[in-house]
Amino acid sequence: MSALDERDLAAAADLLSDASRIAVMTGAGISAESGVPTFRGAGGFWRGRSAMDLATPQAFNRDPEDVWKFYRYRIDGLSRVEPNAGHRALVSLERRCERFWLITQNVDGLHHAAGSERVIELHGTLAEVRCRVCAYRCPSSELPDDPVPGCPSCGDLLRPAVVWFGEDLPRAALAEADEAMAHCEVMLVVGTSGLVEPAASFARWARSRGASIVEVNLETTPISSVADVSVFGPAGEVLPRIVG
Ligand code: BV8
Ligand code: ZN
Repeated sequence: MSALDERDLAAAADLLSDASRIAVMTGAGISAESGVPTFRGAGGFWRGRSAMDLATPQAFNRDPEDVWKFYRYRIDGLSRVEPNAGHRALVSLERRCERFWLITQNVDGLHHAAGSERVIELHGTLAEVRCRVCAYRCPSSELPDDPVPGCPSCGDLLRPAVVWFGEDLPRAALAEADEAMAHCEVMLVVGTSGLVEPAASFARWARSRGASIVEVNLETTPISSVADVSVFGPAGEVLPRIVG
């Protein structure tokens, strides 16, 4: 990892310190230093299969036991991870902003665990499971051990309370994200490969509404082309340096 670019760090810090209305969008990269595998990096595979192939309603309907093994592995893994300095830096940023939105694509609950309050979970959460058909939901910690847990209310199947590929995003989360994009002065985009829609378009939409864009990542992404500043480095190191 090359040393952090001091000029980019200063430019990013200036944009954030001048703003009182800030939206943040995070992806799997902000949790990488907590030991949570990213989606498309080396960790994004389970028993040689891509998370992308398992995170669909079709995969679940075809073989619910297989998909539950994948999600139980991830839910169990979350019991051993903690927020890192990147998550904590966003908590202090939230506390000094007049208006703040934290939009996350992550389902690991680490922003809540770090103390962030205004968290918009665009893709749901692994902290809960829900029924495939009725309104029943419960914490993942209460998940029955059965290989394919049934809904105690209607008898259909329980599934993770995440948004799978091909599924619509929660309307309330999208509405909050729209408000963030319409009103933020700066959007800080952290640790996302910018490949999954509609989240991948948020930075461009915010920019079209007049926001400045700051990106933090290890590599260039499709978001880099709309960023005013891209700081290349690990989020756990960069964020404490730029949020002041
Ligand atoms: C939707 C929850 C309307 C599940 C996730 C064809 C048919 C059907 C749909 C589509 C289609 N074509 C396109 C679509 C839309 C589709 C989509 O975008 N597909 C892509 C892949 C082509 N989107 C959807 O289906 C969405 N719904 O559009 O509804 C609709 C309905 C029907 C038909 C059409 C449209 C739903 C998308 C939600 C999917 N669910 N997660 C689960 O977790 O199991 S998405 C999943 O990817 C995770 O949430 C993850 O967060 C997200 C994005 O990935 P990233 O977070 O960016 O993670 P990634 O590993 O990719 O990158 C990590 C980055 O971090 C890298 O850049 C790396 O460099 C960086 N990094 C690593 N370490 C660090 C770091 N940066 C800083 N510091 C570090 N230390
Ligand atoms: Zn049910």
